[in-house]
Amino acid sequence: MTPSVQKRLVVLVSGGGSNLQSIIDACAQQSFNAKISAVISNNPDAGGLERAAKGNIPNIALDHRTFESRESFDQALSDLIDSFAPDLVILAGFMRILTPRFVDHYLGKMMNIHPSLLPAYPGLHTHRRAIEAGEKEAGATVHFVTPELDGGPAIIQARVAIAASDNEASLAAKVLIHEHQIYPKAIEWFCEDRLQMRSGLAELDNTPLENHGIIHKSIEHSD
Ligand code: NHR
Ligand code: GAR
Repeated sequence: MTPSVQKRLVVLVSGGGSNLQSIIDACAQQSFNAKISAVISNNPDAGGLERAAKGNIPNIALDHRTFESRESFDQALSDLIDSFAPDLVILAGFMRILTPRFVDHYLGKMMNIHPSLLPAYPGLHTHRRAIEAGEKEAGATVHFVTPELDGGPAIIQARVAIAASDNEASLAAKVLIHEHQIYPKAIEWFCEDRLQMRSGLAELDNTPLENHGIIHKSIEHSD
């Protein structure tokens, strides 16, 4: 296979940035041919900014509270992102809903990791809601971002069992371990030019991912 040209990634974070760390580590281990051009946070106190600084990655806070509307924040954010000319924008624990105009600008070039087995439990507080509903399983989903919140086509999913003893924090910790495996995997596929969003579906090697048996199975059963 001909080696692909190095991809430029921009990662958006709001919190601790453990998913960001898994991507930094995967880059360092050359799991894929990419460089993180910048890490941007809407939250100036995000731990993810520090992780980026430690990895000598340009890191910038763009505080959404200093903007008068969602539209003006999103405009400034996309101007900033575009100044790094990324091939892929990665939402890694990014907590602001993005306007359709912003999302359309990066369609097929923006991914998110969401801590539920989508389409179940879009939105916030997913683990609490799953436990309260008596679910037996939880998980995480990497998907392409579309204007519909957490509604874009799924790329890869990991599932974990919910134990009777689990609370929100213990379940979140269990799921997070799997997040750190599936997100770098999805990015690897993208960087190898194997992954595309086409006709509203995620395709791996020109085959809709639904047909690969990767979605709705645990990470242990995928490649
Ligand atoms: N934007 C679009 N258009 N589509 C998606 O699929 C998006 C998105 C923006 C973020 C991540 C998402 C998640 O994985 C994501 C996916 C924030 C909220 C939210 O309600 C919901 C879902 C996600 C991220 N945010 C509140 C808001 O008013 C603020 C909450 C807070 O600051 O704590 O933006 O879960
Ligand atoms: C992760 O569990 C991620 O799936 C979730 O927040 C956590 C961020 O952790 N994302 C969302 O809830 C998006 N709304 P991290 O900052 O340690 O990567």
